[in-house]
Amino acid sequence: MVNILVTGGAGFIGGNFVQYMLKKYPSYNIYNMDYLTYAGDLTKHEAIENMENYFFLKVDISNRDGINTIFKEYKFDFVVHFAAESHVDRSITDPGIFVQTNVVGTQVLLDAAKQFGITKFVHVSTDEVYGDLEFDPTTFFTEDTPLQPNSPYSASKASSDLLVRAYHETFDLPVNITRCSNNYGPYHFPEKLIPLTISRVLNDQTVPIYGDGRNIRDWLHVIDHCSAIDLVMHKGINGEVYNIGGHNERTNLEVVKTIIKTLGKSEELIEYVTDRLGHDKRYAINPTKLEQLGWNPTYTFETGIAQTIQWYVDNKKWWEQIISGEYKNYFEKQYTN
Ligand code: NAD
Ligand code: TDX
Repeated sequence: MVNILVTGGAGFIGGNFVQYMLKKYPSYNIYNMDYLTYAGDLTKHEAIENMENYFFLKVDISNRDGINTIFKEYKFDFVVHFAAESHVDRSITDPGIFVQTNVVGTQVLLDAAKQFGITKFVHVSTDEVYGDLEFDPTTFFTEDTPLQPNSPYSASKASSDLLVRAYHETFDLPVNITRCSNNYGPYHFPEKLIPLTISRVLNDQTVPIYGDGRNIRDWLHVIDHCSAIDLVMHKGINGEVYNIGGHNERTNLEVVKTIIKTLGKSEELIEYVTDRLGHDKRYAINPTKLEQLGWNPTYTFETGIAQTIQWYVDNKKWWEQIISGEYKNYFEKQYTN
């Protein structure tokens, strides 16, 4: 029996990954470890919670005793590490928790993996560690691009990447680091651009665009991200970094207009607001190395965004319970100048 620890499996990408793995590998045990912060939500797992090979463990990854106890008890073969503070805007308001969770938490997990032994530690990172690119459409991030993070969030992720690298170089820990572009798809928390836009447009509310809306992101459907991690987990060469991206670059304005048009609403809903501090201009990934390992995305941006919009239309109950809680205070604070 293969035992897989998924950290952050109550969040957006980790949650999709848990369900993807349970479906694809019925013989694997999946341990979802999550502290259930504001971003964690278990209602998404109602259909799997009684499966015999799915387990939930509520632990803070920076709690060394808690983590060591669990590693000792369960003997994990693989660790796939998603748990993090993940929202750039929150890192501008409150950087400290990003260092605690993303840096200290990752180090605690690495120590446990080293002490109790694992087959592979996959560290899920981000293309934001490379900083940003100019608007020139011929430049891309490769695995050799120097790390130049610009936000407290990306600086904390880059720091954790360096620790993962060091545990491989110093202790020969079998690791991979993945750096993906912006994800989107089902169960995306509505503080991020795409679900924020879909949920607000569906409610006939204005959509806040930072600055002039010309910033570019490279969009990756979450299921294509899951298949990439599955591949890296099983076939990645120890110590290597793999970039994951789909060649789906769009300006923020293009993304928002696509959603408004698909939902048959008016562009008058667009509201230009004060720009994000240190707002990265453009992200774009060169995924050649991962493609050579055997990865192919299945979604184009057009098919992926259509599927995602339909999912939010069909699952209003899920996102309505989220935007009615702590999120309301966050939204008011974040968007009131
Ligand atoms: P998310 O914010 O939706 O989920 C994060 C999960 O981690 C939540 O369930 C939360 O409860 C859990 N968590 C937070 N602090 C914890 C702690 N101390 N102990 C245990 N669990 C804790 O994030 P996401 O968008 O699913 O991102 C997952 C990973 O992918 C992150 O590492 C992020 O940096 C990376 N990433 C995300 C994107 C994206 O577009 N969303 C892109 C690139 C990389
Ligand atoms: O209200 C908004 N208005 C707006 O114009 C919000 C929330 C965002 N934006 C812009 C900022 C970015 O240029 O949209 C773009 C996307 O913003 P986010 O959804 O916050 O994502 P981003 O900052 O690009 O980071 C995301 O991708 C990389 C994830 O949140 C990170 O976890 C990941 O590492």
